[in-house]
This record gives sequence, structure tokens and C-alpha cells, in this order.
Amino acid sequence: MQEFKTVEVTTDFLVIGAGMAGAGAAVEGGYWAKENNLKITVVDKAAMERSGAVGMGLSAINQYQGDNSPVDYLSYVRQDLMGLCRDDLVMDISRHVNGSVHMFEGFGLPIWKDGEGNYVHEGRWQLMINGESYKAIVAEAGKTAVGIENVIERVFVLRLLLDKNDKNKVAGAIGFSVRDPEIYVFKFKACLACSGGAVHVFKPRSTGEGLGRAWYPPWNAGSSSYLTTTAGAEMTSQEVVFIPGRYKDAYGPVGAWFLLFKAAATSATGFNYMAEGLAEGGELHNWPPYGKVKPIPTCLRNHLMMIEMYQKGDGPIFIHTDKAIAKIAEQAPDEKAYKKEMKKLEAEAWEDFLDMTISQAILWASKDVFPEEGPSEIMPSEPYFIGSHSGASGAWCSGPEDIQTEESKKEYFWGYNRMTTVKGLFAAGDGVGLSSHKFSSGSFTEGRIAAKAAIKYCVENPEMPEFDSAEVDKLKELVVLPLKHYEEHTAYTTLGTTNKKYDMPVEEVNPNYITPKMAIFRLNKIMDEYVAGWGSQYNCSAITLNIALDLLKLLKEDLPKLAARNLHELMRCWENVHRVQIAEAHTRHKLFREETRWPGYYYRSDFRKMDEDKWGKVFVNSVYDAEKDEFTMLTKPLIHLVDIKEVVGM
Ligand code: SFD
Ligand code: AMP
Repeated sequence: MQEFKTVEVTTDFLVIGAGMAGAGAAVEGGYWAKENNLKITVVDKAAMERSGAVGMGLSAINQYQGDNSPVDYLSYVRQDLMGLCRDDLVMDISRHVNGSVHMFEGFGLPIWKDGEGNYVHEGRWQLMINGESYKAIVAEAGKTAVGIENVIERVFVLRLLLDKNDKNKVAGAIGFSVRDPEIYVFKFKACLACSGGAVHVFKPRSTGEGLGRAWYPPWNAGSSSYLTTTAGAEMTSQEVVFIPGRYKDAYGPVGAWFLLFKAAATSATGFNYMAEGLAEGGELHNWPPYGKVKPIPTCLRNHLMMIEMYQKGDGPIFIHTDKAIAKIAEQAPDEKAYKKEMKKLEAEAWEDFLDMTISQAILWASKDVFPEEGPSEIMPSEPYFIGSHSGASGAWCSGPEDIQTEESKKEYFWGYNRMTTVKGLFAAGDGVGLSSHKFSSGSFTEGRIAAKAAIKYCVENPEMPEFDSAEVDKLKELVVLPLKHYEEHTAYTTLGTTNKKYDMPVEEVNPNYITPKMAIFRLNKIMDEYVAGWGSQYNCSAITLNIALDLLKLLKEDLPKLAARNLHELMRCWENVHRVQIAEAHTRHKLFREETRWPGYYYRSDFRKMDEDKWGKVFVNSVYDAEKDEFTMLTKPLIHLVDIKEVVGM
């Protein structure tokens, strides 16, 4: 096996993941680090310019407050999550997010403007952008703020290292280059886990030639969650997945269609399930008070769609793009204006996907779909773990001090904003639980908030912690083990193409090792069939969840046998290790919360209703002991900072 050299990086503050939250952390942290003469380093497994969820671009900024107050935003978020969010975290982002959006514009991001120069809104909180280069623009600002020499790209961070004298404090991290035979050992006072959410834990709907296509990026493999969980940080709401309703097969987002174009969706035979769900005696009345709020919570919108598809068998669901476009164009005063408007709408329809989900535009083109002429199919996707959109999973973090009540301060504040329960370990973006609906702009904002607090932590805790070098030596061997497995055992491979070195056929089947592709298939099958994926129509029970835990245990026993043909596959191996951790945490959380709180995200078939008395005022949290490989489940109280008396009305 090729020799690996060790690269040691000593810094004050390490940002792990240079996505939207990481870029925000770089911009803000770069400033405060300079002020305090500290060093900040940013590391990403990809190239920052196009890394993370926004790599392909976006067509909207989903969180902009405008003149709305943080309480307005909180009321929306709380309702969307069926009552369960952290008021302090949500309002904290809300009060700072306008500043981030104005920064984006300053960096050069084109935001749509109307004739009077005002931003064009998609919905109440969302702004339309020409966002194909959104990530490149934001990344450039982040790189400039920290200095290009402090950005390390194409290094996968595998695990955090704890202080040898204080096991509740971070001291470093270990990773490896995905391009060169190099192991990276980072030493720092504080770090920020902002390595995105988790995709491909559940089986994707895409198969065959489209396999791997998902709404959220497949390269977000649960690293934020893995890094914080295995460092011993308390995690929250790992049971809350996000299932977006998306255009079938290419997963094009629906927001612009529902909010900007005001399209309606119906079942195959034309049943307007949203309108009928709201009407007297409709399904939404079975989920008080959240069935009656506006907008209807995301999970309930899914729930109505799922009833049509799975209970009534009246699928597929159609989104009537043609009717929506016609309704807008009809308002044109004359034939000439109508034609012009149609051209504009057609261009906007295509741009929405070309800016954000190019494959959807390609699929439309290849299937001869003309959105102005006919409807498209939409359907609920597989579940994702994403703390920044309409899910809630992530680390249990300290909130800001200044907006707590006396009661909430005892539970929600421990010294530094966005610090996890492990000293020096901060989180942001998809990595933070219960601070949902922050999207790209709010993730950037949360990265700024966390970085500022982390620099304060470095100033107030100036001593560099020490990790155990014997542990690092062991980890260094572990990191490259999959390459060793492959080299040692590849000759036993029985199927497939030819291995040039050994002149032997190679593919997946080998009695001595498991390839990353086979490992992910196995994980996906377990999660889909027993933990409420689309294959089980999103149903699970204590019985299926316990079967899953048994199967995950067996899978975990096989993970040390992962094999990698090259550095890229080495990353794929460790990504799967990260995914399996969140899969188990999720299954345990789901088992613990004995109710169906988010119908449309998942159903506990043994507890079909929301149980407000038992579960309506608590968050489900967990702590993982990496040495014992044991989870401890617990609850934390839901404390409201403000009363929102009236739901927004039907
Ligand atoms: O329409 C490691 N999102 C949308 N947000 C919006 O504001 N508007 C939209 O229009 C949005 N839509 C949307 C969105 C996402 C996607 C994929 C589509 C459409 C198709 C959501 C936002 O993108 C999302 O909320 C934020 O990007 C979250 O930010 P953050 O920082 O938590 O995650 P990231 O940007 O993916 O970055 C993660 C980074 O970590 C790196 N990484 N680095 C080192 N070691 C490891 N082990 C690592 N693991 C991961 C990644 O490379 C990446 O750089 S719509 O559908 O709602
Ligand atoms: P999406 O494209 O589904 O990710 O949605 C983008 C934004 O629009 C998010 O803020 C969603 O919560 C919101 N959204 C999408 N569809 C609807 C809808 N039918 N009603 C209200 N809000 C929606």
C-alpha cells in the first residue's frame, strides 16, 4: 500500500465544512479572528466554490425577514414543526438574517427587483434570485475573509479528538486528503461542525440509470451529526426527518411553483386535496391546532398527498403548471402583452430549475414536457436529515443569552451561542437541531453567529488543549484500513471487470470485504423497509424499528471490513460510517417518541395520533458513548419565550 504522510495543522478555530454555514463562519470569523490576532482555518472535503447543497445554485433565498419581526417568523416555524422548535435559536437567526442577505447582494448576487427597485418575493419570506452562481459568490467572500492560504480543500474530516485531560472538550480532528496520500491531524481550541445534513441514509426513489439522484446533495453524508455525536455532544430531535414533495424523478423543488406561480396540485382524478383537507370535515381538522394554521405545515401537506396516493390509490399527484401560467398570463390587457407575458413565464419556469436543479430541466426537455401546456407529476421523496429546512435534527446547542427568559436560560444557555454540550465544539446550519427553516441565508447567518461566539471562546480559553497522541496513531491506522483490505483481498473477487494489477476480475463480491456501494445498499434497505422509507409508505412501529436496530448492529459489525480501491472510495467508505451513525440515532429516537407528531414525515402505526400531553412539551435528546457504543435517551423541556396566542388562521 502507498505510504501516507501526515500533515499537521495547528490553528485556533477550525471550520469543518465550507458550505453555506461554513462560508458565513469564514466571513464573520475571519473578521473577529483578525481583530483578536487568532488563526482561523477552513476545511472541506470538496472545493468550496461549488461545495455543499448550494453547489448547483438556488433560485430563491428562502429566509428573508423584510419588515417582519422575529416573533412573526417564530410563529411560522413553530407551527410548521407541529409546535416543536427552540424559540431562542429561531428568533436569533431571524433578527440577523436581513444583514446576511444584504451582504450577499453586496458580494454580487443578483436578487430580482420589481419596477420600483423592491425585492421580488416568492412568498412572504422568500426572495427570487438569479442564483446559479450563489455558492461561488458566497465562497469567494469567505475565502477572502480568512485568506486563501487558510482554506484546505479536498480533505475529509473523519472524527474529532478530545482533550486528554478533559473528555468533554474538543482538542483536534483527524481527516485525510481525497486526492493525495495524506492524513491530516488538526489541533485547535475550538471548531465548528457545519458539514451539512444526511442524504442516502434512506433508499432513494431513483433507481437504475438515475440511481443516486436525490433532492438534497448525495455528498452530504451525515458528517455534522457524526462528528458531534461521536464527540459525546447531546443531540436533539434525530427523529425528525424532512420529506420534501418534489417533481417526480429529478426532484425539482416546488416552492416557486406553489408560491410564486400559485399552482394547485390535485390527485390523478382531480381531487384538490389541499382545499378539501381544509374544508368542513376535511382531514386537516384531525390534527388540531396545526391542521388549521396558514401555511399548512409541510408534513401535513405531505400527509394529504400520501392519503391520495397510498390510501385512496388516486395517484399520481399532478401539479398544474399549465393552469397556473395561464391564470397569470390571462391578466394581460391585450394579445401582444399576453404573448410577451407567456414568454416571460416560460423563461422563469425553466430558469427556476436551471438555477437550482438542472437535472429537472434536462428531464423536462428529454420527456418533451412543456410546463405551459400540461401538468407534471410530484411526489414525496425519501427522508433526509436536514436541520436547516423543514426538519429539525441536529446538535443540542446553547442559544443566545439576551433573549432568554429566566426559566429558558437554565435550559438553553451555557456560555457561548451555538456551542454544543462539548466545550469548544460549535455547530451551525444542518448541524444544529430545532433551529429550522433557516435555509441557505439562515445557515450562513447561523455560521456567522457561531463563529463569532467561537472566537470569543478562543479568546477566553487561550490554552491549546492536548489530545492523546497514542489515540491519534491508532486512528491513523484505522483511516487507511479500507485501502489495505482491498489490496490484501482483491484477488478473491469473483465477479466483474478486470483488475489490471492482478489480471483478475473485480467487482463487488468478495468474502473478505464489503465495498462502499454494497454497504450503502444494505443500509438503504434496512432504513427503507423498517424505519419508514417510501418503500414502506412511511410506516413503522416498535416491532419494525427493533428489527432495524438488530440489522444495524450486524451492519456495524461488518463496517470494519469496508474496502476501498482508491482515495475517492476511501471517502465513500467513511461517509457510510457517518451515515450508519445517524441511521441508528434516528431509529432510537423514533422508537422513543411514542406518537405520530409529523404525519407526512413518518407514521408510528402503533401510535397513530399526536399525544400532546405526553410528547407535546418535550424534545427527545440523546447522548452517545463512543467507548461503550451506547445511546442514552432523554427528554428536554420545551419552553416558550413568547406566547403566540392565535395560530394564523385558516
Ligand atoms: O427550494 C465536509 N436549500 C434552499 N435554501 C434556500 O435558501 N433557498 C432554496 O431555494 C432552497 N432550496 C434548495 C436547497 C438545497 C438544495 C440542495 C436544493 C434546493 C436543490 C437549502 C440550503 O441549501 C441549505 O439549507 C444550506 O445549504 C445548508 O447549509 P449547510 O452549511 O448546513 O450545508 P451545506 O451548504 O450543504 O455545506 C456542507 C459542507 O460540508 C462539507 N462536508 N467537509 C469536510 N469533511 C466532511 N466529512 C464533510 N462532510 C460534508 C460539504 O462538502 C459542504 O461544503 S428549496 O428546495 O427549498
Ligand atoms: P420548497 O421548494 O418546497 O423547498 O419550498 C421553498 C419554500 O417555500 C420553503 O420556505 C417552503 O416552506 C415554502 N413552500 C413550499 N410549498 C409551499 C406551500 N404549498 N405552501 C406554503 N409554503 C410553501
